[in-house]
Amino acid sequence: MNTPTHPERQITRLNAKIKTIRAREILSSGANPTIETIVTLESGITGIASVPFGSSAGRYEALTLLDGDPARYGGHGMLQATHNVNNVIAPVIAGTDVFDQKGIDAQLIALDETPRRENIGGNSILSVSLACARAACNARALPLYQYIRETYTLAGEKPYLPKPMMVVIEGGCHADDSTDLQEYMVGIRADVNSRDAVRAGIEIYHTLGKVLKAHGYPMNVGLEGAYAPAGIPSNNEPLIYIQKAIVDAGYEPMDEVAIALDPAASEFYSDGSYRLEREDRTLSAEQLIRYYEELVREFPIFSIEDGLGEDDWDSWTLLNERLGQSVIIVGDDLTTTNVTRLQKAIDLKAINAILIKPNQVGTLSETVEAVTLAKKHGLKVIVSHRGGGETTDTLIIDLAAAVGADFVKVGPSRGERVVKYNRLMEIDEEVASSSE
Ligand code: 2PG
Ligand code: MG
Repeated sequence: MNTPTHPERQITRLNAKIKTIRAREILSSGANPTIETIVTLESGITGIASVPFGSSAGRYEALTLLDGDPARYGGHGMLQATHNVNNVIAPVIAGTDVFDQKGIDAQLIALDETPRRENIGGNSILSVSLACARAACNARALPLYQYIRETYTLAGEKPYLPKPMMVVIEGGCHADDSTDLQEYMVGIRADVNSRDAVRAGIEIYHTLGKVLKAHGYPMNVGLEGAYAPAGIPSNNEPLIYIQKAIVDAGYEPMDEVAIALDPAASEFYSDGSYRLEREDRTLSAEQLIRYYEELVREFPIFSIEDGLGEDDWDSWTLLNERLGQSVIIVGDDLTTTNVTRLQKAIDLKAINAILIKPNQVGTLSETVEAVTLAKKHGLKVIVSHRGGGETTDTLIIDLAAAVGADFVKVGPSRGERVVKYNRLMEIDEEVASSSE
């Protein structure tokens, strides 16, 4: 047998085989359990990944499998999901070459072919998919973003680093007694490095806190660490404050920093109409689109995500027709990182951008596939955190850097959020120093 002479190939051969896969319950940001999986290779090298979940999860997302046992964590336990990793997935995946990420993901998909991974759980499947990627990059001593780029042969000399789309005010089901619209964000558009882009977002966030306080609102925060001004009477008012905060912090509204909205409209849609409780108004889709048009005319808004319900396809086409020339129209609950729904949205001209969340679909490979399809059709790509069930895992940032996402959407404060911005700045420094 020939001994490989290339050092990298030698490392590959020694470390490639997956020895064990173990999952366990950990706590997520909202103090409910989630799943963490550790993959150990024959060499002893490990990879760990944890999986977040949303508070306003879309109907078409991969299932976050919960125990539903009221005696443990009020039904939010994840022992069934961890059991599935340890007893259903591990026997199939153990022994596999960890560098065959696409093959691993194909096996995971084959284990549960239901559209929403209802048998084994999207959380179980994704935790293994991501932990394998981590073990593989550790084995090759490569940064994760670099490993993802190589695995999926993603083009480009240097990773394109995404700009922050930072949540600064939240409402909807992310907070009590705040706005109907779920998220108000600031998107950094100035051509600056990640350090300055993160700084801009954070300076605006702190300035906004002062503006809110000056108007008599408490500086309490919601699930994503953004302000959640209790008692705010309308959905417009935050826009006035955010615009002021952008200016007061010394940035040029629209050109340097613009506002992005995520109404998460499925949450206030029922029976063909949209209910804005704060303002005691019920709107048709047509009226809601007109409302967005007014907001876009009045405020420096450059992006609207989930402006309409996840099944209201025709209205999405209308929204994109009316505002898509000047505004990013982003599918989240509409598209759920799923190529079938994304293709439908492309065919119907319903969106010009997509939110990407690996746990909406279940494997790393399917996530990258959705990004690739989106990019092929010229859509903007925003990789996103989750609401109430985030973890301190920073994988989404490496993913965003690897695929050259336009933005990363993350909240501004709390450990599970800032760790992601810290990783973004770290990658930026790494990439800058490697090209010096
Ligand atoms: C969203 C997300 C993340 P959740 O709607 O975009 O902010 O919320 O994870 O609660 O679904
Ligand atoms: Mg959303």
